[in-house]
This record gives sequence, C-alpha cells and structure tokens, in this order.
Amino acid sequence: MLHLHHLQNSRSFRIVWLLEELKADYELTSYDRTKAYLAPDSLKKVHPLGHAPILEVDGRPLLESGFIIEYLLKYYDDEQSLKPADSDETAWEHYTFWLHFAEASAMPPLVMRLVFNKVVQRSPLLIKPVAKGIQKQVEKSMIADSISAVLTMMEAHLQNNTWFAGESFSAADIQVYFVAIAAQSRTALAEGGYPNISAWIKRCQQREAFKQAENRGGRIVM
Ligand SMILES: N[C@@H](CCC(=O)N[C@@H](CS)C(=O)NCC(=O)O)C(=O)O
Repeated sequence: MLHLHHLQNSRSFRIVWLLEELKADYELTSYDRTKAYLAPDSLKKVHPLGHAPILEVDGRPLLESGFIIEYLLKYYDDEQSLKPADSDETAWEHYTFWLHFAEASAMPPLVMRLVFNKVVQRSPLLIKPVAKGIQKQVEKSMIADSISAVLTMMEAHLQNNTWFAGESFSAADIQVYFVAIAAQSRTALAEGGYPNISAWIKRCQQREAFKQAENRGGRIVM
C-alpha cells in the first residue's frame, strides 16, 4: 500500500508524477503551505522531519525524493522503463549524475534565494531596507552565479541530449524538472534565455503522466 504525503507547490510533485508514470495505485494526501511557506505541523506526525515528499509504504515513511524514486523504480517499475540499464554505461552515468545533481548542487542556491525573499517579505517595515540590503549582497555573492552555472550546465547537456539520461525519458528528468521550474523566476530562463531547457520543459509537460500528475497534485507555481 502506497500513501504519498504531498505538499502543494513542492518537490513532492516529483513523486506524484513518477507514480503516474508507473500507473501505480496510491493514496494521496495533499497539504497546503502555511503563511510562512512551510509545511504544516501535521506533516510532522507522519515523520518528525516534516518535509515533503513522504511516501508511506505499508505504513513505513520513506523520505528524500531521490531515494523514493530509486525505491519505486526498484520495486514498482516492472519493465525497468524509467531508468537506463546498468549495461548502457553512458546513459547510466548521465542518469545517476543528474539525479544527484538536482538535490546536491542545484537546489541549495534556489532554496537560499527563496529563504532570502521570504525574509524580506516578512520583515517589519522598519527593518525591510536592512533585510533588502543583506539579500542583495547574498544574491550577488552567493546565489545568482551559482544558479546561472546550474542552468548553463543543464542547457549544455540538453544541446546534445533529448532527455537527461540521453535519448530516453527517465526518472532523472522528473528529478531535474523541479529545479528548472524553481529557477524560472528571476533568471533568463523565463525570457527564453535557455532555449534547450525551455524545449525540454515543454516535452515533459506533454507527457500524459505529467498532465495526470497536475490533475491530482496541482500545478507548481513559483
Ligand atoms: N532533499 C529533500 C528535501 C525535502 C524538502 O525540503 N522539502 C520541502 C518542499 S520543496 C519542504 O517540505 N519544505 C517545507 C518545510 O521545510 O517546512 C528531498 O529531496 O525530498
């Protein structure tokens, strides 16, 4: 029995999408974010970390989107259709690299940007100019260049590859998709500055399972 705990507008969309690709039978509980844009406390009852996604398998909570993806592919992808075979070394390497890259290198600067935006938004009027000043400094010194470097790597890879693992769609695309959507605001991606990424986003969105995932889990809006 699979039970996905899904936070609106979050990484857990990845798992909704994957479950739809696998045509799995699952229960879905959706949580709204709090005013502070956090997960509600009720998610901590499922697991003390309180982050989404959480996939309960027969009542056992699994965390980390990358691990949940690997778990589902191992036990629920009978045809091994969403991951390259180990024998296809190039595709396997691409797949594994991008699966890890999404959380390890790409998400940290995006989360930092989100946190600093929220700090400014939530600062009392008197403090706001100071908060804005700090945000500007951090954005310039630590965030903007890292996000550009991430997008440049993705763009270069998609110059020669239709999907992140190469010629076939895989769960690596699902993992990286959230990065691309989270990076859309305040980068050249929204203005067409990364045409290969934009075309790949469209290819992802055309998949039936993606549309089904949006119907069940809601659209990601950043
Ligand atoms: N590395 C974890 C990150 C989990 C995570 O931080 N999830 C965010 C959603 S995008 C969350 O639950 N945020 C709400 C909160 O921290 O209160 C994963 O890939 O699953």
